[in-house]
Order: sequence, then C-alpha cells, then structure tokens
Amino acid sequence: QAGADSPYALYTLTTWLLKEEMKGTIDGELATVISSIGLACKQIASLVQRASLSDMNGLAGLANQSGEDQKKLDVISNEVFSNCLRSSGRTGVIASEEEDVPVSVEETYSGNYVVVFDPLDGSSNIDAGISTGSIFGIYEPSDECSVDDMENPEKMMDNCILNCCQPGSALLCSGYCLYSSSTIFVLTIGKGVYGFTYDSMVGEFILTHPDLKVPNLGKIYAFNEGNYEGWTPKLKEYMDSLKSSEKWNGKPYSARYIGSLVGDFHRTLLYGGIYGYPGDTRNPNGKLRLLYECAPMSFIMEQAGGSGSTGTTRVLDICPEKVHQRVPLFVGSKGEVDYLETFFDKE
Ligand code: P6P
Repeated sequence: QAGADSPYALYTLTTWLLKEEMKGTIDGELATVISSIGLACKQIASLVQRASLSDMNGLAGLANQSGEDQKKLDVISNEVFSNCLRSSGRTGVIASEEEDVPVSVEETYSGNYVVVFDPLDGSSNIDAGISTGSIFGIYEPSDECSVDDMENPEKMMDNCILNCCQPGSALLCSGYCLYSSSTIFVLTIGKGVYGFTYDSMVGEFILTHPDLKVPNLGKIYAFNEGNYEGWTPKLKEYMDSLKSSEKWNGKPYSARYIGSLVGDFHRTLLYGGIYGYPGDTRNPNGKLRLLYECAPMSFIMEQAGGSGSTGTTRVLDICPEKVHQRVPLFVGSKGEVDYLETFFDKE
C-alpha cells in the first residue's frame, strides 16, 4: 500500500522540503533555494566523479581572493552553484570563496535570499580521488541588499553581506554535500540535522540520516599536526594531553585527518570527536573562512548537539567584518570542545 509506512514511502530532499513547508518550518521561497543548491550538488558530484575521465584535474591557472590556486573544478563548481542559484529566481546576493566580492543576482523576482558558499572545498584532494565537498549557508535578505542605483557596488555588496550575515546565528539554513564513497547532502533549517544519500538509480537525494545527533564525546581528533611547532603552548599542551595513555587509562585518542573539512566534519558528526584548524605563528587566525565555512558548519554541529568555537568564542556569535575573514575553528562533540576550551582563556 502507498501509506506513510509503505517501504516505498521514501523521503527525497524535495518531498522532505515540501513536508517542512507544510509544517510551516520554512516557506516555499527558501525551499526553492535549497532545492536549487541540491541540483548544483548533483551536478558537482557528477563532475567530481568523472574528473580524471574528462581532463578536469589540475589547475585553472588562476588564484582566488585568498591567494589559493584555483583548480579547474573550483572554477566550474562555482559557475554551477551560481547558475543554479540564479535560475532559482529567489537569490538576491551570493558570496563565494571563489569570487573576490559578493555578486548581486539580477534575475531575482522574489525571495531575495543571501547565499554564501564554498563550491568545492578540499579541491586539492581531487586529483587523488580523495573526499571533497560543497558548503553553503542561507541568510534572510536585509533592505541594505537593494542593489539599485548603487554608488559603490563593491562596498554596497560587502555591506549587504556583512549586514545580513551577522552573526552566524542569523543563519536560516546551512549544509554541505560530501563527495566521497557516497554523495551525502546534510542540512539544517534550525530544527535538527538531516542527511540525504544520493541514489543515482533515481537521481534523488534519499533521506537516510533523520535527526542526526553528534555523540557528546569521541576519541578521534582531526588536526594538521604539521603546524604543531607554530601553535601556542596551551594548544600544544592540549594536543599532548590527547595522546597521553596515562591520562586516558591506556586508551589515548586516535588521529584522523583527510585534509578536507567536509570529510573530517562528517566523520566527526557521525562518530564524535573534534576537528580543529587553529591559528599558528604564520596564520594567527588559521585558514578557514568564517562566512562560508566556519559559521555554516558550526550551525550544523550545534543543531546536532555539538559545538563550534574559536577556542574562546562561540563561532555563531561572531559578526563578520570582511567577506573572506578567517577565524580559528574547533568543532565537534560538545564534551570535546568544552575540554579544549579549558586550555584557553575564554574572552
Ligand atoms: P591543510 C582545504 O583546503 C581546507 O580548506 C579544508 O577543507 C581542510 O580541512 C583544510 O583546508 C586543510 O588545510 O593546511 O591542513 O592542508
């Protein structure tokens, strides 16, 4: 029978969004924007899977605003994301890791949402076939986002983004898509965290992880210890404590580090533990960007019962001052982030 308990009563991302709209959790405009992001992720998943078969590996010969070499797929993924958001007709302004400045979307006829995204995070792993991902966050538009008769477009766009995206706790929705042994779309609309696994047989994201909760503790840490020398003495003390057999009754923590935020984050969300990208002597604010990496990921982790911190401040309390601003990030099990914070003087 086709009732709700029928084995065929699967939720796809689309039908789940419709249900949330019927429950009044989100409005149709926001559901349309999220659907367009789901479409972008399906396209990127296909491009990533076929990178080596279609000469899509390697560098594009350009650098992004953060001075990082852009891979061919960085540039293409950015275009895929931008085109899908543009054709949704509900996006007003976008800010991307791959764009120097925020971009206003002319084709908007309603909704006018502000979307921030990293279209292909961890792309240095692409050539080796290792996990990558897309990360996004969606904010309510503010009247400062009206882009008519702008004096100084770039300043106007910066103001728009910075006024809409502050602080991260103003996020309406955030999520990521993991391109790995399977393609998994994970999002929150402020009422828990939901994971959808891509089924290429039907071309849909199928609900497989309803109401995800991160374990309160976890014996896995994901840090790039190659940066250990440049860490503060307190952070070194913290890292050394994780490895102490004596302190943990003969069972010290395990190290797992993919070098791809979405992959390390997803494992931390499901298994527990902590991912960290601290500041160091060369990069005092670390490497990750607040707007389209740290805030969206912290929103998801908090909705799953975990934490997102700079070591001294809740990430979602930070008001961005620059679109590509970096902050240190420690995200994962609440008990693990709490333990890390005992090694820092909280602000
Ligand atoms: P490192 C990828 O470039 C990224 O932005 C994250 O996905 C990843 O966690 C981190 O940087 C890896 O940086 O310095 O350890 O190679």
